[in-house]
Amino acid sequence: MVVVVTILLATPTPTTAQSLLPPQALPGCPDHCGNLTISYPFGIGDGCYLNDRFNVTCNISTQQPTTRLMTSNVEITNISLYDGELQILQFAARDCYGAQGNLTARHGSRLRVPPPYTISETKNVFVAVGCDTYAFFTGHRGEQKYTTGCMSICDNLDNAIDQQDTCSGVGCCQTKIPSGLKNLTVTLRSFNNHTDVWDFNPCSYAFLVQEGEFNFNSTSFRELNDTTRVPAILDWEIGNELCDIAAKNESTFACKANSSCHNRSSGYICRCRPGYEGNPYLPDGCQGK
Ligand SMILES: *[C@@H]1O[C@H](CO)[C@@H](O)[C@H](O)[C@H]1NC(C)=O
Ligand SMILES: *[C@@H]1O[C@H](CO)[C@@H](O)[C@H](O)[C@H]1NC(C)=O
Ligand SMILES: *[C@@H]1O[C@H](CO)[C@@H](O)[C@H](O)[C@H]1NC(C)=O
Ligand SMILES: *[C@@H]1O[C@H](CO)[C@@H](O)[C@H](O)[C@H]1NC(C)=O
Ligand SMILES: *[C@@H]1O[C@H](CO)[C@@H](O)[C@H](O)[C@H]1NC(C)=O
Ligand SMILES: *[C@@H]1O[C@H](CO)[C@@H](O)[C@H](O)[C@H]1NC(C)=O
Ligand SMILES: *[C@@H]1O[C@H](CO)[C@@H](O)[C@H](O)[C@H]1NC(C)=O
Ligand SMILES: *[C@@H]1O[C@H](CO)[C@@H](O)[C@H](O)[C@H]1NC(C)=O
Ligand SMILES: *[C@@H]1O[C@H](CO)[C@@H](O)[C@H](O)[C@H]1NC(C)=O
Ligand SMILES: *[C@@H]1O[C@H](CO)[C@@H](O)[C@H](O)[C@H]1NC(C)=O
Ligand SMILES: *[C@@H]1O[C@H](CO)[C@@H](O)[C@H](O)[C@H]1NC(C)=O
Ligand SMILES: CC(=O)N[C@H]1CO[C@H](CO)[C@@H](O)[C@@H]1O
Repeated sequence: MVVVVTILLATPTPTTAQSLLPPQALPGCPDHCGNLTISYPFGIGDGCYLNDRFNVTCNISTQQPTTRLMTSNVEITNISLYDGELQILQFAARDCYGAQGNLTARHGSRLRVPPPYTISETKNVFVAVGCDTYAFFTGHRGEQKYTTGCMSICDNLDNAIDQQDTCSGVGCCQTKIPSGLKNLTVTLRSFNNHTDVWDFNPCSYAFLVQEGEFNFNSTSFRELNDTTRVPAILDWEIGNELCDIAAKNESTFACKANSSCHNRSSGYICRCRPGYEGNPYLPDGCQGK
């Protein structure tokens, strides 16, 4: 499936729901990049973000303005304050073979995520597509290294897509991922270099993808051949202390008036209290409904 971020240039139209809420960025800071709302603690430009980890850049020289995280190549397509999540676009891995089993194209896939970001284990799955394909990924949690993956085999495209559109190991396989991973590297392999299936399936694909955003069906092989990037979800958090400790220092605590603090894996996020809405990271961000 192809994900396209389209333009709606910076001028917010008065009819959008967003314009009913007060600005989500710090005063004097840009609050949009294309149609993406940039909410504090994220920010564009010096003094507009909480700390370097929330420094995003807006590239308006691209045909459609694109938002990038820090200095990385990770493109942000949605920011969720409530869930402490980012939706990003990242590259799918691909291997294509010639009729003789020689490799004709290889695009690796590597997702480097620095703290405070981790790859959401609840909102993503790992998928591999192909008829002579196995794929695995390696990720890190602290000092530990984790590797897992899956295998997909088929004799023809009909038996692959005859599986009631499910990704069940024939033409497509998927697996859940361990929690808290950073620095994911995806590796693709083939048993016979696609030589037995080459006339209908010359390529293997593998990628991490947001759950529900990839549906395997008869057009998947063709669509994947045109797709280079797929959406995935990252988790983020503030600081490296849980709520109780962080709340003791008022000058650094990020949860402002009428908000509440929620523990994450090693830090926290803030939410407006019930009955309030807005941005809990801004001084008067949480407003009565
Ligand atoms: C931005 O616009 C595109 C095209 O209309 C849409 O697909 C995308 O979901 C929008 N993004 C957000 C964050 O609203
Ligand atoms: C903006 O995007 C263009 C086109 O992709 C690229 O050439 C340029 O280097 C980008 N600029 C920055 C600052 O990333
Ligand atoms: C924020 O990111 C931009 C682009 O990567 C970089 O030029 C700038 O120096 C960063 N600011 C800080 C304070 O790191
Ligand atoms: C962006 O994220 C919000 C909050 O998670 C969600 O409600 C919304 O549907 C998302 N928009 C897009 C275009 O994915
Ligand atoms: C690989 O296969 C393609 C297509 O079959 C062929 O054109 C090419 O010459 C082959 N390359 C090598 C190095 O064998
Ligand atoms: C299959 O492809 C791999 C990777 O390109 C290559 O090392 C190997 O020699 C190939 N095997 C055959 C039988 O062509
Ligand atoms: C992830 O990669 C970055 C950059 O290569 C590195 O600095 C960091 O230590 C890595 N983290 C883990 C958990 O491997
Ligand atoms: C296959 O799924 C994609 C979305 O993942 C959809 O756009 C496409 O229409 C579907 N094709 C068929 C034949 O169902
Ligand atoms: C609160 O944090 C600031 C900045 O890190 C630090 O200078 C200050 O000493 C801290 N105050 C307390 C009471 O820990
Ligand atoms: C919290 O909300 C109440 C009721 O809306 C309001 O009176 C109060 O001023 C708010 N507190 C702050 C510090 O904004
Ligand atoms: C956060 O976690 C700490 C340690 O597990 C716990 O004592 C505290 O009650 C939690 N705070 C909140 C707001 O959930
Ligand atoms: C059907 C198919 O997979 N076609 C092409 C997909 O893209 C690669 C190059 O990335 C071609 O080599 C395949 O022939």
